[in-house]
Amino acid sequence: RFLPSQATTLVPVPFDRGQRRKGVALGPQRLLDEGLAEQIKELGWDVDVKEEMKTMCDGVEDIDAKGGGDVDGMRNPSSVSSINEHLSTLLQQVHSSSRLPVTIGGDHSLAVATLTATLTHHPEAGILWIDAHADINSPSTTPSGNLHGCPVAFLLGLEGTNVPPFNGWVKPLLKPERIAYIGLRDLDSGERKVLKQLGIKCYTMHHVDRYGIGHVLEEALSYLGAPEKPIHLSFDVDALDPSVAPSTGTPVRGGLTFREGHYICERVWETGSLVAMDLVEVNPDLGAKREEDAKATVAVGCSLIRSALGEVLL
Ligand code: 5AB
Ligand code: MN
Ligand code: MN
Ligand code: MN
Repeated sequence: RFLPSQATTLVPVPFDRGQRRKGVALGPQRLLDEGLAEQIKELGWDVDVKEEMKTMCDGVEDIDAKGGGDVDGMRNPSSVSSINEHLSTLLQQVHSSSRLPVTIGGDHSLAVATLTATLTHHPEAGILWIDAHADINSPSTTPSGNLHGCPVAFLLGLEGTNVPPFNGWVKPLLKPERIAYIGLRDLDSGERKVLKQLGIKCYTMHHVDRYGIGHVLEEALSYLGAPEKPIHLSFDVDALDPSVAPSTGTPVRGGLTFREGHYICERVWETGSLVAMDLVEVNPDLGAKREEDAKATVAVGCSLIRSALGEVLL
């Protein structure tokens, strides 16, 4: 409905400065090496891969040198802001050419850019955020300083987010009633407070257990106004249970099953409302059985994206 043709642009972003664990920058290349672009072509899509974020991510040390480390309670704000500002411009070009941007992370701080681009181009879009975490800390509530735990707060313009360097370009484009979460199970106390205060729609794992994923997702989609309104799907692999997606930086037990995760993607595709997708936090360096875990997590990342692009549904 919102896409004139089946054309997608994959945007790998090997960025890891929104958190402290090495390896998440290797995620996007692993998904591409797995044949993700070819797999999506098989589904009948015109696929193109925009690789230009790589160079900037490689130069990230230099950016941090000019104001990296810990600044005002944030880790590496300069590089997180610069990468996002750049990525947001690139993604807006993708939207303008009527292609579906699929951003492959990298850590979830990239959602500052992906949401900015989507909401600039589709101001009516609803955000479906699939995650163990709400990522709604501000620089004043974050317990870690890690900006991958903060993107939603920046887009909402919450107290404490009007800080440099972000306030030079990030706008509060998101209204609290235009986001819904599924999969939550690890919230910080500041996050709980703001989620309640703003009445943000949250389906925790408790709700998934109680009502089932089918019911929860129908409610979330109708809350966001699909299929009349566009949907941005931001999928953090840590939403899945660590037994399904072990190679990720902040795993939390008791997550979505393999099928629940794929069902979400399939059903979003079925609405015809998908205008952008993020697949983030695949870290091939992590997992107790390193290579085996990485393989499984990379494969699940690819299959989630394929499901959101119409695989299986006949
Ligand atoms: B992710 C935590 N809430 O702010 C924080 O993986 C974890 O993008 C954030 O969801 C996890 O540091 C960020 C404790
Ligand atoms: Mn678009
Ligand atoms: Mn998470
Ligand atoms: Mn996240």
